[in-house]
Amino acid sequence: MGSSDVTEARPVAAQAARHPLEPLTEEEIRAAVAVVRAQGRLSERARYPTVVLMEPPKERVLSFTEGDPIDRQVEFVVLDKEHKATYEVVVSVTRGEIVSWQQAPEGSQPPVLWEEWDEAEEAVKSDPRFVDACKRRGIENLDHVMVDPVSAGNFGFEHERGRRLVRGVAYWRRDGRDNGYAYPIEGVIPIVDLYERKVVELWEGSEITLPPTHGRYDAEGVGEFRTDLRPLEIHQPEGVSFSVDGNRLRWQKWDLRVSLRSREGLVLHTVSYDGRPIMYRAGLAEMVVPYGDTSQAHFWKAVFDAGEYGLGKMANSLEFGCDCLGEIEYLDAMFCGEQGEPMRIKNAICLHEEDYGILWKHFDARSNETEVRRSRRFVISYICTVGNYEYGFYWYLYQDGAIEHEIKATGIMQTKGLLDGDDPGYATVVAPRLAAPHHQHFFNYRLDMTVDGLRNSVYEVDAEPLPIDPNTNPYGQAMKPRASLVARESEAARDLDLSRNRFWKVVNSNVTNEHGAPTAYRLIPGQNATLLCHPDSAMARRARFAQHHLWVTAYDPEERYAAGGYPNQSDPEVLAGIPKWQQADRNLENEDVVLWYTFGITHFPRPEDWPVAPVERVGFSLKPYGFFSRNPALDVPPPMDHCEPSG
Ligand SMILES: [Cu+2]
Repeated sequence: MGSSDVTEARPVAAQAARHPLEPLTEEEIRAAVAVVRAQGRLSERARYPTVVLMEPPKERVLSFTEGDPIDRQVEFVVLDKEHKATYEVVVSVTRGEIVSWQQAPEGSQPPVLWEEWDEAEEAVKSDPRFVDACKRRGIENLDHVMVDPVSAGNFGFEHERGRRLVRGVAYWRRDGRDNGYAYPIEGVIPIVDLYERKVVELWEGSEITLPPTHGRYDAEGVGEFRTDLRPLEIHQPEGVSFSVDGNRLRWQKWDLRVSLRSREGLVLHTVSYDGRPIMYRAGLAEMVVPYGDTSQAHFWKAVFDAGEYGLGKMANSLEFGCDCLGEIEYLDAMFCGEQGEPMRIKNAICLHEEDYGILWKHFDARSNETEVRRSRRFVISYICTVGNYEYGFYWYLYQDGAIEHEIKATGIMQTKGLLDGDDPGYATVVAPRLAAPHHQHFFNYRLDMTVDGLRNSVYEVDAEPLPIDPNTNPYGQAMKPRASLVARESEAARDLDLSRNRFWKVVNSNVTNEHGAPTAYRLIPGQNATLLCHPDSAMARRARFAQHHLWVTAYDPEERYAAGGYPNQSDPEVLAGIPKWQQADRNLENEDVVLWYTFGITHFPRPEDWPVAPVERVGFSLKPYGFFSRNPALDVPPPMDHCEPSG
């Protein structure tokens, strides 16, 4: 870049993007931030919690052909802590100008920032009441204290109104490598105002001394390792079968784009199979982890990890052979740091192929011939760390047209300290004088489907056993799927029903397969749960997306986050997110529809989850359901000479 003012003012880097959905480049981020700063409206304490590509209108993306001009736009949420104000700004990098600048709705709190982790800890440690509480628990050296800034929630407490808050959850560490979650500093919760960087309130209950046992899980802490594991290596001597071009991925008949967005994490765009569109966009639209412990130190915990912290920006740099095994390709992720500086996370997205057992098989006993094919899947994944927990997010694409999403939840549980003989309450004892509160994890995925085109309809399908009828069902075994159209938004908050083997299908009634049936994909639930906190509780009302399993809305590009734009400290009295949008009661038949699928885990902790929890898997699948006219994976060749069909 040149140094003259003329060069500075010129539109920057637009030529870099070859497709409207390519992630922002370092140059684009710099240029966009410069445009915002040049307005001169922000103070020194302005921060950039969200700086992401403003995805162009769907029509423009879908009709894009290489070489078309692209207006690259960047969407900002700016938090000016000096002015206690949040702005929503859109900048055209191509034109070097502000497209829009508006104040966020009253009470909007952007996510907790990285710097606020440090600031909150500092504020807590310099509060004399906290120092005193530590002393009374035998902790003199505050260097050994760590403080997690946990999102405050909103319980309508008058003195918390208008503040930017976190509640400090403090732990003690023997040394820098210790697992602090083994030593909760129980019964003291400082509440920090992040604007003022000070403790504004400190709640203190009964004095509970530190539990006696460490929670180390590293080599040194564990001691002896088992010795009977031999190497397992995965090689693809002729290289991988997928190709990467920018953020476009092609594998087998799949063609898609990926991006890692700071809030939602991994997003799949324009997913197609054999040239036929299936999904325009798929990504996590919010998640929440409501805790069931009613004690004063824990009752308020319900973390919305996406909207209150940002999943993508917490992405790990993945390590070969550790996080991912095989012939791996990585994609870096480019974010904007909170001070407005570009920030690259190396090896944030992992791409690889996996053997996945058999794809199909039949042994013909009469001819003594076997046909068997191996299944291979393409894995697109990333892992993020949000405080104590890790979440791995995995998209799998299969050769038979199936798409699967799996979340691997691991990391360390929230803990609470006990005194000898204490009833743990709504928590499970996992170590001496240490318990882990009961909680749930809910995830909502926004699935903008395009099954063979934009216009789709959604049906709820129940398996129906038919009554005995002397003419049509004399022996009582008749069964059939009964499909009911989800016609309008007023009837589009649906729940799973195991007694009916319920699933949902997304149908294109304008396209038929060879058997005359409309083409379709079905959404197959995996493990799931129902939200256990009372529907009238503040938690449940702030996380309404978790009150039903499937929601359907008519497409609106503004409707992106299941619990609304600003779940941090969101007011439970204010209806936000999916149920609010559904009040429009839009038509859903043969429309551009969006599915919002909620699934969850009820986590009653086990001792086996301590000190670090083995991966718990949860997810869902999307499978063709008359999208093809026969098994689409017949053309997968046999893997080895000796499995080859005899001719
Ligand atoms: Cu859990």
